[in-house]
Amino acid sequence: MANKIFVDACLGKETPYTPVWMMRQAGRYLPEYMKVRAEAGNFLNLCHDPKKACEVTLQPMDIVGVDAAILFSDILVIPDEMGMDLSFVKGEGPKFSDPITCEADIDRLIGGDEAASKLTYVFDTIKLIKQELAEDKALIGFTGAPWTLATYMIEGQGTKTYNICKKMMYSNPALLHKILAKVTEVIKLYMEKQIDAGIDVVQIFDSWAAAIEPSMYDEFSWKYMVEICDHLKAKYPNTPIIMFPKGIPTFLDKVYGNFDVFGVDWATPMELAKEKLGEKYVLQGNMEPCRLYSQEETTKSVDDIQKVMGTSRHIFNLGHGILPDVPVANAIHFVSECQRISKK
Ligand code: 1CP
Repeated sequence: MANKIFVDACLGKETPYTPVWMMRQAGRYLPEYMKVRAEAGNFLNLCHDPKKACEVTLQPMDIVGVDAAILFSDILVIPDEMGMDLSFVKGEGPKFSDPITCEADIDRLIGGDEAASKLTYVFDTIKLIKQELAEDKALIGFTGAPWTLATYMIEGQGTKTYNICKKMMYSNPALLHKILAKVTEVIKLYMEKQIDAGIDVVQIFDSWAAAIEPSMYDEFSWKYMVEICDHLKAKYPNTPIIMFPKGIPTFLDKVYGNFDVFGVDWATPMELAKEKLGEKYVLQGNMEPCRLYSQEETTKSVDDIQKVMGTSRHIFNLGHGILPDVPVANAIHFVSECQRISKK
């Protein structure tokens, strides 16, 4: 079987160059994606259709040349299958019509294996992708962190202030913990099933980590993410796990847990991440995604990151998702520059 350079890099092994992928690499900057999405009718239909979801997962492999594919789905399919009513309103993003306000709302949610088992379309997508993906490329499966999922479940949509979840955090923390614990149980089983279906690597996205004040971050988010890692590592010790908590440079000193790769966001200096975490974890990241608007700035940034990280214990990525108006040629340039500059 061919070696997967991306999996090797996650495990800290030597690789011929530093592998690269981009968060949100399957998406709206690709005209080919827009075409398949239009055929699907809407975004959720696309997630529910394994053939089409497989097709858009593979698009950036051929078009952009990345070293790993990321499953096409969304973090919000979990609360959707727990019984919340998810829709994507055009131009406004995700919406739940029935946000959680009290204990009875949590009790009504479907939990554990019953919820995880409803995500069959995701597992079917993974199986299809694995049939088509080149043997030397890896497939990344993912979940949102319990906290990031809870923000949508409580607010009913994306938020700038997080005032409803924070009101719960400070006035009724037990209720928030009850939501987080219930979601954590579903995620553990969901990720087991993703691994059983064939994913090679797990990434946990805590996109809204920065909303929590540093002294409370462990209690309301990180410890649940670590609980998921412990659960998965007990059963699948060889499946690498990537943690991506966005925007928490003040927490770097306190990071702990049984995982392999720490995803560095664009606002955290790579030097700092390397100093604090580089010995214990492989680091992933962290070009500022807006550098992609300029090929010159992209090359400069890749070069700078490479100088800090050298050619081992690193995976190139953006410091958050690629934006929809980035020219495809510039994404291709980023990927090929990472592979060229880090070649041994
Ligand atoms: O076609 C469209 O217009 C829909 C846009 C879109 C896409 C392409 C959404 C809606 N989700 C996705 C796919 C997706 N989402 C992937 C797979 C594709 C890939 O990465 O290549 C992944 C990993 C996600 C994960 C995701 N969804 C996150 C975590 C990652 C991050 O960027 O921080 C979050 C926060 C979401 C919620 C979500 N889904 C979609 C939108 C517009 C949002 C964000 C809304 C908000 O800002 O609150």
